[in-house]
Order: sequence, then structure tokens, then C-alpha cells
Amino acid sequence: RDARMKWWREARFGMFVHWGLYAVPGGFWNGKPVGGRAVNTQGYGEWIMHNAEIPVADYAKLAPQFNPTQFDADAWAQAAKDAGMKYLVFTAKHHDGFAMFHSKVDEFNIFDGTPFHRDPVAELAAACRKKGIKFGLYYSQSQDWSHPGGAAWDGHWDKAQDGDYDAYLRNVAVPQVKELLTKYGPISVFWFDTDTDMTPERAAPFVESLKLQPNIIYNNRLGGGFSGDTETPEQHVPATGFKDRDWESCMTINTTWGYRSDDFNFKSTEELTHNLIDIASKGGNYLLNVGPDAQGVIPAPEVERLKQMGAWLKTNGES
Ligand code: FUL
Repeated sequence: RDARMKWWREARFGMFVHWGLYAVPGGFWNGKPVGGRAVNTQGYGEWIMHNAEIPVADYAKLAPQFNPTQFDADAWAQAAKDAGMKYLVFTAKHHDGFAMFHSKVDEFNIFDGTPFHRDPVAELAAACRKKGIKFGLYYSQSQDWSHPGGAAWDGHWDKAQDGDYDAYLRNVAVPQVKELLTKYGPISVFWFDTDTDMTPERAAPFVESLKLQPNIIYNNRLGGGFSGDTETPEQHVPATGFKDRDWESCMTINTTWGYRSDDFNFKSTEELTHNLIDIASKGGNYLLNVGPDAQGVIPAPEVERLKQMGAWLKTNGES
């Protein structure tokens, strides 16, 4: 375990990337900004389908509009590198159920469902490898608002979502996780998220699949009693570290994870740098998020802050 965790413990700083179909509406539905309907979603851009209770068929109509021709995996990897980040974790599928890779399991994915016809997971894996950035994937294993049977943490809003949860896990989630672990070379981190209705029996096939990547590090959000390798405090720096546990604070750079065109609430470079120092001094990692837009571009104020952090680290950091 120590050998497996070594690079991660030394990394300290990583890039989280929330990018998906939700970048198209960018926080707006029918011309109106969509706020959160529950305290823990805060109007996040990637929660728009849930927060506006968008029917599955209507949400799917976003796919033909998604053509992020300015997406440049090398530029993202370079932005991470310039910031002094050592790894990158990309949303292969968020709760909306839209796969950001060429999945053979289901056509609701960026390669088959959009005019873009490219596979961002493949391109990012290659770019990160080239630039010496460890590559990891986020995958929403239980919540899936577009596939029948997929969970929604406080219930479905469209009949099209109803179905057999176990069949969804068996036919969609586990096979997609296996695709991600076999088709894209070394995967350093697997980031599960929200464990709605997970049980030990339901979680076991995921853990089994992780053996496809013997050195992989996974987080504590699979559920079913599996604690994974890392704790994942969200949107805060814990007062102290965790006893005998590796941990990583994930935080947004503005308010949202997934792109919102109306979110200009960017944290200052001072605050971000302070968080990094605070977290590192307590023995954790900082997974700082960016939210690329519908063209595939990381918003300029985000890139600028990353650059400034990297410059600061160059003068004051260890590496
Ligand atoms: C949460 C998710 O629901 C958010 O959308 C985001 O992905 C965050 C990192 O984890 O639980």
C-alpha cells in the first residue's frame, strides 16, 4: 500500500476537471438561472438536470448541440503542469449519465451522440502521459439520471428514469468502469461519487474491476462499506488531518464544479495558495477544480489563477 500511495502522497496538488453535457446550458434552462433545490447542490452547473427536473428526453437533446471544437487536451495538461499540479482527475461520467468517452456500452456518450466525434478520455490520457501528469477518472457509479434504474439521491422526476437499479449497475455502470480501466492505459486514480443505495453486494463488482489496474488508488465514495484509499473532504480544509488515513480536499475555484456562465465568484490566488499550504501542512492533497465551457475551454480567470499559483510554487515550493 505504501509503495502504491507514494507518488500520491508526494503530489500534494491535483486538478479536478468537471466537464460534461451540462456545460452546454451552463447553469441556465429556458433562459433562467437554475439554483439548487437542496442544500448540498448549491445550484452547481453539473446538477442542472436534477435541479430543473429536466426530463431525460429533453436533456438528451443537448448532445447534438455539444461540439467543443476548441478542446485541447495538451493545453489542459499544460495548465495543470504550469500550476505545479501532479495529477488530473476527469469526469468520465457525472450524475447526468452522459459518458465523456467512447463507450461501447451505451450510445449516450460524446463520441456517438455529438457532432464532435472525439474521445476526451483518450486524448487526456495521452496528453497527461506526455507531460508527466498522473491521470485519474471520476465516475458516478450509483447516481445516473439518464439510464433507467440509475439512482437519484432524492428520487426520480421522470418515469423514464424508473427501472431496476441492479440491472443498471450490471449493464451500464460496471461495464463502463471496466472500459475505463482497460482502454486508456494506466489509470492512477479512480474517483467514485455518491453511494446512493449502495450495498456490499452491489459494490463488490466495482472493487473487483479495480484489479484491472493493480496500482490504482480509489477514494472513499464507492459505498457498501468499502473505505477505499483516501478520505475526500469536500469544499473545506479540515481543522486537522485524518488519523492513519490519506486524504484529499476537493474544492471549486469559483462556486460551481461544472461550468456556469453566471459564476464569477472566483477565489483569489491568495486564498487558493493559502488553501494549498494549509492542506499540505496538515498532510493532505488539494484537488482543485476547473470547469471548462461548452467550447472545451478552461475559463481564462481559472487559467490565470493556476498560472499564478504555479509561479508562487516555483519561488517558494519544494519542486
Ligand atoms: C459531489 C457531487 O454531487 C458534485 O456534483 C461534485 O462532483 C463533487 C465533487 O462531489 O458529491
